[in-house]
Amino acid sequence: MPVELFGHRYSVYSWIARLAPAEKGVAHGWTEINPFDEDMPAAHLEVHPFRRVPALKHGGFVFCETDAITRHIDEAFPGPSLQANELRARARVSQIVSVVDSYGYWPLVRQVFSHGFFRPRLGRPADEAEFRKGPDASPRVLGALDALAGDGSYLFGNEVSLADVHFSPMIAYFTMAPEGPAVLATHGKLQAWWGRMVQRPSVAATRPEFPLERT
Ligand SMILES: N[C@@H](CCC(=O)N[C@@H](CS)C(=O)NCC(=O)O)C(=O)O
Repeated sequence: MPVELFGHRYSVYSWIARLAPAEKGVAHGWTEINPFDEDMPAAHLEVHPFRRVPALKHGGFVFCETDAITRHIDEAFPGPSLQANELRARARVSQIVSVVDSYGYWPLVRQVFSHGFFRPRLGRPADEAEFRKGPDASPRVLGALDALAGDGSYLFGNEVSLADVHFSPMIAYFTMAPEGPAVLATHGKLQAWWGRMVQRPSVAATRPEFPLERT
């Protein structure tokens, strides 16, 4: 059954949704949808009434929400499992994914990355006051994730899990802004983890390319 992802090239959640099949070795198609476009396709709005990306179509089954998408990709296809078998490990991975979504996305991506890298790079107006809130808020979430990270090579254990898949694109974006690396450097476990994660072929293969010049 064909797999089609609907997402936006610069969207961090779309990157997460592409990282899961890259880790599993699952081929998929891509339909570009800009969630900020006024005239979003009606078919996408039926799938995603909140006007966001990504969404996934697998055969006749179409749905949205990144956590559901990555879990589905993991469970529907063979290859290395991205979910631990042990009860507490599964809870920890779910906890990390939820912390990243609930407390990480806004300061790391929508404040630091958007206003500190993305908007200036694309020649769009950045809001300095909004940007400033990000470096103030991000140590709290990075500290919480650093404390949750185990002693293995990845966020939980020695195998890549959905926790790594979910957090990697966000930390990648966060560290594109000039302020990001210094904040990350104060969280030793996370910094070492990201040093390993960034070398994975799946991360390099799915990494969005940004224009070098202002557009
Ligand atoms: N809860 C959603 C969040 C998806 C999300 O926020 N996507 C962003 C792009 S990274 C978006 O579509 N933003 C459009 C907007 O904020 O209007 C998920 O897990 O998929």
